[in-house]
Amino acid sequence: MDIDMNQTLQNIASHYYGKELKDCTDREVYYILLDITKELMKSVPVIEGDRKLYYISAEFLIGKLLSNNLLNLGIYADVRKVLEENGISLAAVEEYEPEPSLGNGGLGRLAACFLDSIATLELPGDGVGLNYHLGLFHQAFQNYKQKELPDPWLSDNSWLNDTGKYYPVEFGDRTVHAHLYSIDVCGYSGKKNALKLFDLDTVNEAIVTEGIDFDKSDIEENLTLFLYPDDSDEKGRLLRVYQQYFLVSAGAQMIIEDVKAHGWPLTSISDHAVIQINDTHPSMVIPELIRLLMNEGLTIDQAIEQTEKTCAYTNHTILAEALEKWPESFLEKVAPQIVPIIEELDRRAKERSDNPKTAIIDDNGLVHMAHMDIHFSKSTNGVAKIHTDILKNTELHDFYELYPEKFNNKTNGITFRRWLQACNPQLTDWIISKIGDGFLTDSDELEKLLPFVKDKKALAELADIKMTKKKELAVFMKKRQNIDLDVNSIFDIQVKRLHEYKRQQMNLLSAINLYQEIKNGYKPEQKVTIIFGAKAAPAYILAKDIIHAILVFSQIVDSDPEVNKYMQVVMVENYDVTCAEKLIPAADISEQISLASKEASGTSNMKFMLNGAVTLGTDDGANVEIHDLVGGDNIFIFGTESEDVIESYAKGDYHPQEVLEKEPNLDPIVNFLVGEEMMALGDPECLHRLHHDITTKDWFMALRDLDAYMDERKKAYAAYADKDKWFAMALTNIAMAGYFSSDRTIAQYNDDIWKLK
Ligand code: 26V
Repeated sequence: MDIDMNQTLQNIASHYYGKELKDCTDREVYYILLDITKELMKSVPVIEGDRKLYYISAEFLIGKLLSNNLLNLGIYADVRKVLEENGISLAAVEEYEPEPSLGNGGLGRLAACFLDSIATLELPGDGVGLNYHLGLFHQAFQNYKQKELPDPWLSDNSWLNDTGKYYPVEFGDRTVHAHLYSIDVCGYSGKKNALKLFDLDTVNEAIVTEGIDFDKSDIEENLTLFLYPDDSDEKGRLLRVYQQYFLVSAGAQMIIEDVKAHGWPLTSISDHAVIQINDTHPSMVIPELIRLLMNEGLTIDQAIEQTEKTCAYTNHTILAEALEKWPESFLEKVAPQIVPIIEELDRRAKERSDNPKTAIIDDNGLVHMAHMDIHFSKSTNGVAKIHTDILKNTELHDFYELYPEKFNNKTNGITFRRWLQACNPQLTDWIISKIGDGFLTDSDELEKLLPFVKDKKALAELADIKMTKKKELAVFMKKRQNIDLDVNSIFDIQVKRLHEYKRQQMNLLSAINLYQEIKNGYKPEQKVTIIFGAKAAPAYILAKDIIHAILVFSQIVDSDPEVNKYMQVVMVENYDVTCAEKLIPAADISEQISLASKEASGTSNMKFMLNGAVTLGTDDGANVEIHDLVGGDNIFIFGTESEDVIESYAKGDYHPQEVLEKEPNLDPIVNFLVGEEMMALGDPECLHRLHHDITTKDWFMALRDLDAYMDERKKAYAAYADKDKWFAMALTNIAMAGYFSSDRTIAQYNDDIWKLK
């Protein structure tokens, strides 16, 4: 962009604050940059085309936007330089940007990466979601436990633009008006799309009482307060259905309005609109679009045919409990007008197949959202090769037999603009110095780094960059949680939502083993810092027990002088995108230890790899593809394979007691959870519940893989001793990460499903 950056920033500083840039506070500089960036983005042209994508999702975990927008406007380096010349650090300025709390984990972050890539590839495509005032929740630790607090992120001056538009949404007993806001999404291309977020003006943040408690019955006051409000009672579940219908009804109206505004006939809406349904939360867009098209004069056959050709569905999990099924009675209450349509879709689905396993409405009156998606959309995709294969062969096999042509794989990806350029400028500059900047637009060019695996000087430079990032993380953690990190230790990191299948508990047990070995006289050559970051769903008791156990154990290790010179256990509070951007570049080891077959893809595994961490993991999700790309010598893989896991579930033949009998070495590790040290600090009820679960149920087979995990982890720690070898592994990972650019993923969605141009 052709502007004198110093002059421009000086002018705004003088205009707003009556002083020179160098005299402004970091907060003032933040508002100056927000202002100029928003202004520049206004004149960025909107991406147009004859056909547009609507990526509809309950979550968009967009992270802070300042750096990303500066990068995509092409002025990041210029701004950073001007600020530096005025004694201002861009990183310090960014701290004043609140992180929009519009997502939970990988699903929402993926949606955000996709928006970046869609705009970068100059494809016309908007995100469609909800504007949750208080986000998911802010996680605080109190008495070694997770406490949930509201996470307000909205302020008068933010990236959110008010479009002034409203769409009426009819609920069973009232009509509300969805207010449309919009955030510009600027691609690296210099053109933009938007993230469209709906909200309700009557929502009242003051109804939140203790923590994140609020009256769940008053829809007009609570509708868009929180993402995933607690659904442990019926009112909470109903509220989720209200949110979902609100999103899809307003969204479908907006899409129809867009198509009509171009003068295109709705009888061929599928030529002009594609709706990508991100998991089952927005599935009601199918009956709602059919209903609205019929209101516009289409026959039911036309409306169903057009909807099926317009919609495409992405599945993000095989966990049965996460595949949504709503009682028909809920839908009757929230949106009675779509119930006859869902019944008609069910009737037609039963005509297509009499297999009860593919019914939309089952014998208990439950509406299976994923089933509706598969029958009445043109495409169903999984998010990594192994995940799609499991969908085809096992989980959704009956559907695959019915519609083989609808099933396809789209392995997830990440935007390198955020996950390399913005969060690791040092590594980016270093790569440019070695292979030029072609990889910024063609990520496969990273492979040109491969010859450097034998270049000792290059490997030493890479090690220096890792050290720089570890030091930055140490500063960040000191400031945020007053924790001191030893930058000379191995940084071994597991950050992701807390879930039993992701097996943070197995990581903890392995850490307990290391602790016990040290207490028994073993003196590791290399200190290790095991870092966790995870939020647990507020009603997920066992997940919260695992957090509790980690926090208590962390304290035990910390306060034991015999042990704390060899190991440290850290749990990052309120793990979010901002933390991820600090943690991932600093990692030596990336923990990806889900029970094989359960993690659909994972995306942090890709971010770690790109930043030169080596994966310690199971052959699950996208780890399988990482393994294929880097080869067995550049990854640490262990654990039961997915076929065997699936077989065990089918036979019901896994019993943790049997493992404990066969491997008595595990006993003291597991029993430590309820031993003296833990009990002295922790809550006996939580710790006993966790111990009981692991020893009697262990649904995700942590004990089955524990021995193999501990062995492989030791191998990884030992390998770290040979720095040349270690950084050759790290470099191989960086070099092979090009495949995981979300630009590649989006190009594939476009070629196979969207066909936007
Ligand atoms: C949701 C829930 C909600 C209620 C309780 C249990 C439970 C378990 C899992 C889920 C997952 C919902 C879908 C999801 O977030 N999937 C994630 O999508 C990512 C992007 O495709 C992918 O990388 C992760 O592997 C996958 O877990």
